[in-house]
Amino acid sequence: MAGMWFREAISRRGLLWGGAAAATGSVISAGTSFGQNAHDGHTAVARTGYSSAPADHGGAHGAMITVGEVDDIRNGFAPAALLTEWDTGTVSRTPDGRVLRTFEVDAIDKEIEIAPGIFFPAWTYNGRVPGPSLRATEGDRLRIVFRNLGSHPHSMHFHGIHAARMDGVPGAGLIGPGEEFVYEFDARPFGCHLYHCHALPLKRHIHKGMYGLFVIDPDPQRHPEFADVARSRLLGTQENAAWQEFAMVMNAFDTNFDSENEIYAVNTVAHAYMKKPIRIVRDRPVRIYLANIVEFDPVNSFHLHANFFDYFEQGTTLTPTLKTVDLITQVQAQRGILEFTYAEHEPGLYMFHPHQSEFTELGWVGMFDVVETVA
Ligand SMILES: [Cu+2]
Repeated sequence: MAGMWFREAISRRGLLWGGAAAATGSVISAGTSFGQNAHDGHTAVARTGYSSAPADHGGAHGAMITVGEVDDIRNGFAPAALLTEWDTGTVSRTPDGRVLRTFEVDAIDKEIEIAPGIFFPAWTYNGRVPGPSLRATEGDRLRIVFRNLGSHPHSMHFHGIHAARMDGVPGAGLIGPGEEFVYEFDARPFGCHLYHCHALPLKRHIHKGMYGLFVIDPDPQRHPEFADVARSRLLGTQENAAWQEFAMVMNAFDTNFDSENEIYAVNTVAHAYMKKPIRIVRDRPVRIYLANIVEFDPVNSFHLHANFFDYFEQGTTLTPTLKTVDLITQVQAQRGILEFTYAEHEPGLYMFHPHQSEFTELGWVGMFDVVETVA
């Protein structure tokens, strides 16, 4: 497999850069020639006499990121908003007084732009990829009203605790186009989970875009020994508001359906957080809800630059499962919570990316813009 890498990497990268340039009909600008030189490499540099890049683009290889802009309005979702938008449903009470949290999710076929000029015929939950980041509190009763407005059978399979008939597999909540199903179960265990379609063929349905985060906040009353920690995780509390929380789903797209990915990202749009770094205030702690849903590649990872973090595997504990690490790996459907601070750092741009370098070059890399205060 390693022997195949070089040839495939070239053809996959060629598609990314060439596709972006062709589809946008780019004029020859500094930015465009730069992107083309980036994939042509040393030979092109020598042939064209191209010797230096603008200082802010990282040297002779160029910025190594996509050229142009994705149309967020056409997509109907913006990478910056995907980080912080939580769907907490509609809250009511069950007859016995428990919190009943109702979510509404529609399966919708939708073409999305995943890199400048590169469109992907996605299957979505609520028109976005990843689907809505569902968030509940431990012990809630959850009701998810799922309507299939798409062209294929779909389901919602939750990584949580529930009855067999709520499992979202064939015969248990997998529905055809035009049908509706209501999943109902208790929110447990607390943690950073996910949901995805479980229709067959499974890898096709997942990689088309049918996945999302499913976060269950701990109920502080159930964890008296770590009540402060639990409160800091519970959305809506003062303690939680002190944190800067971000939802990140590591995903990838097979644009030519050859069971290999051409574009990698966190939250779908290649290089989005390189072009618009994620601003964080230096003195406030950061918490990332991270999941890996990449098909076709066996492992993904998250590496933070110039810093270390604590990691809570699957988010199901209130003390870290890994302390002081700067890299974690995740196989598909693995997820966890990262906590860190830049309080002791000088302000600046701090990179994060997987340590599979090919993924980084094909779109999955971003920056935190650490600032003293937000104006
Ligand atoms: Cu599906």
